[in-house]
Amino acid sequence: MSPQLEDIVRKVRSDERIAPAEALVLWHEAPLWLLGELAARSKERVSGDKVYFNRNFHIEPTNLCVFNCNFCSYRRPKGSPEAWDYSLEEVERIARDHAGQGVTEVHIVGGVHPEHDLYYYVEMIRRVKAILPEATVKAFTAIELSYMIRKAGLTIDEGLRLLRSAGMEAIPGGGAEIFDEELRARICPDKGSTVEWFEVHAAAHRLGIPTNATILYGHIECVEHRIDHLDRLRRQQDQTGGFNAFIPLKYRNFGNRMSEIGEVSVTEDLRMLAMSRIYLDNIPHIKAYWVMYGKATTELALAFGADDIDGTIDDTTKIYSMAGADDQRPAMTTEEMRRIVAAAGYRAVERDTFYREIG
Ligand code: V47
Repeated sequence: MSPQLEDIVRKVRSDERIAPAEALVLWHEAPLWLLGELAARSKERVSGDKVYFNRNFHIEPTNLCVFNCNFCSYRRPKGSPEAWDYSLEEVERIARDHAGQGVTEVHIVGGVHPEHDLYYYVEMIRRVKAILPEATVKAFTAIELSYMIRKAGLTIDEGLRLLRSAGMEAIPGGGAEIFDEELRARICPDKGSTVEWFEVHAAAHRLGIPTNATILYGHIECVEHRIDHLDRLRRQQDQTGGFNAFIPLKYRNFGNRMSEIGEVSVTEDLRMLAMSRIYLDNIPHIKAYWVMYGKATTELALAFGADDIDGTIDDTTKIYSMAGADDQRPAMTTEEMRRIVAAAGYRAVERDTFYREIG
C-alpha cells in the first residue's frame, strides 16, 4: 500500500472526511475487499446491524415524455402502441388494488407529459391519498417537478407547497443522472439541467420535505465525474441536510440509444456503492435498489455499505424491466427481503419513508 493510500485509509477509519483527490486515489488503488471493509464500517457507524426495507409500490402514470434521453428505455412517442397515459380513474384503480396490504409508501414517477399540468398532478396526489391515507406519497423527480411548476408560472417554493398541501410528503432521487454539464449534454441533451435538479431539492429541504438523490453511472463517465457528482451532493447536504438516501443507479443497456456501451461489472457496482458510503459521510442511507441489481447482487451490496434495499414493489415499475433487468416482473415478499438481509449477516428492519421503524 502506498503511503498516500495508507493515510487515506487511516482518515476513513477515524471518520475524517476525505477530499475529492483522496477519493480518486482510494477508488483507483484500494483493493475491493478494503473498500468493502471501510464502507461496512461506515455503514455500521450510522445504522449498526440494521438493513432497511419498506412496503411500497410504484405508479408510473405515463411513458410519454417531452424529453428524449439517450439512456432511456422507457419513453415511447405519442401514438406508439407501447405508449400509456393513465387517466386519474386508472391511477385510482392502481391505488385501490394496493389498499389493505400494509403499504407505507407510494412512489409516483413517470415521463414528463407534454400536456398534463401541475393541477392535474395535485389532483392525482389527492385521489391517491384519499384511497391510501396511511401511505406516504413520495412523488415526482426534480425534473418533472421543475417542468410542471414552471409551466404553471409558480416559483418552485409555491409549487412544492401546493403539492405538499395535496399530500406529497417526500421526493424521490431520480433525474440526477450525471451532474457534470458536458456529459449531461451528451446523454440527455434536452433534459432539465443540473442547476434545476439542485434548485428543487434545495427548496424541498428548506420546506422540510425530505428527498433522495441518485447517480446514473456505468456509461460514458469516468471515475472523476462520479466523484464530482458525489461531491456536489455532499456540499448540498452540508447546507440543507434534507437528503435521506443516496441510490447509485447502474446504467442498463437494453432497448435504448446507448446500448453499444455495454454494462459495467458487478465489482464496479460494489466499488460505486462503497465509495458512495465512504464519501457521503453526511447522507445517512445508501440504497441498493434490488430491482436494478437483481437479488444476488443486492445481497452482496450489503457487504459494501448499503443499509437499505428498497421495497416490495409488487410488479409496479417498468423503468428497469424495459432497460434489461433480470426481474421482468419485480416483486418481493417481506419474508424474502428478510432472508436476503439475514443471509448478508444483518438484521432486517421495516421502515417508513422517513426511516421510522415499523413494528
Ligand atoms: O432518473 C432510466 C434511471 C431513474 C435507465 O428515490 C436508468 O427511492 C439505468 O430515480 N438504466 C428513475 N437507469 C428511478 C429512480 C429511483 C429508483 C428507485 C428508488 C428511488 C428513490 C429512485 O432511473 C432515472 C434514471 O436515472 N434510468 N433509464 C437505464 N436504461
